[in-house]
Amino acid sequence: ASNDVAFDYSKYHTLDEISDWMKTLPDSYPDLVELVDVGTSFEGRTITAVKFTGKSNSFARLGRNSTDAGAASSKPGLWLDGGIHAREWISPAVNVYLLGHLLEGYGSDAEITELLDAVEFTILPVFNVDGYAYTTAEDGDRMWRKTRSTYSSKLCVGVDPNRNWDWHWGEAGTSKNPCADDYQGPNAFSEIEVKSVAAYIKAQENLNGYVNFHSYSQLWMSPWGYTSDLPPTADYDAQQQVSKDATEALSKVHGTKFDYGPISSTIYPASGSSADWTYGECGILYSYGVELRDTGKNGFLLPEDQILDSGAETLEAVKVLARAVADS
Ligand code: ING
Ligand code: ZN
Repeated sequence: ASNDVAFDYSKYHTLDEISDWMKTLPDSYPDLVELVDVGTSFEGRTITAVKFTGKSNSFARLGRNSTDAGAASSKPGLWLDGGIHAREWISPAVNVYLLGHLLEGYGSDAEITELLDAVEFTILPVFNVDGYAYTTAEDGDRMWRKTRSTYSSKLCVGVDPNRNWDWHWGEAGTSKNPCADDYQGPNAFSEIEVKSVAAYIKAQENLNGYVNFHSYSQLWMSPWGYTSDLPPTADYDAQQQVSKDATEALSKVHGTKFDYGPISSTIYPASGSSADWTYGECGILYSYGVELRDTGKNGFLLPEDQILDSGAETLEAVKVLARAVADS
């Protein structure tokens, strides 16, 4: 597309900057995207995703001479989200990069055009909006991870939104301590953000790919997190094959090495994570939790001069995943 929207992908941005930019996208790319209001956070912020719906079949019309691509919703879907954990700034930054580059590539980059014609992408750059805003606030905390919910007379704020999903909630690798960074919450889906995103995902019947982006450690991980048992062999093999191919494509860009494997053995046991839920509850075969750069040198404080390289390499991995989703 030609209406490129000026946005500096090489910088970290506040939630307001990202939101304001996202609001311009349907005007700049009216044939390609719509904003989706996924829900409202504990503190009242809107959780916004961008969906590549394509008005009146514009993907097929603009992109190729295919005669009938069917309704947008008949395409297999791929969901990407960033910023479930507040301090992991590279995650929203990479999601913004992916969103921008997919938009700019449609109609000019043959591969991106083909993938967007074949797969319905939805991208939620900032999942944990309250937490992210808190990491940039003057009286906030750059190292905040959780939501910002408070329940009656609690000394500690927030729940880990990646331990709050209703799939083997509260089992291995979570904390019952409200002060802990991996606090599971008082019950599954106690967090309005998690509950809202889950409801939206569940209603999307075409999804067959899901990525939940974190930092840091450079890992491409598949279910399960709650157990060391493996998924059924056919699923496991398909998941691993895509992990292998995606991380190989990623490494080719700048030589960045990503390991891959099941969550529980690749990083640590973790119950109630989004990737376990999307696979277990929704049957989304290609469900992943991804840890972006780096391996610990800078950790959560990844310098801005790595954003573009991280975005470019992640885009290649996402293309591999999208191809698998297209073929599913
Ligand atoms: N790591 C992730 C966490 O939630 C993870 C690892 C990813 C667990 C996906 C389960 C599923 O602990 C960070 N850094 O947050
Ligand atoms: Zn995280």
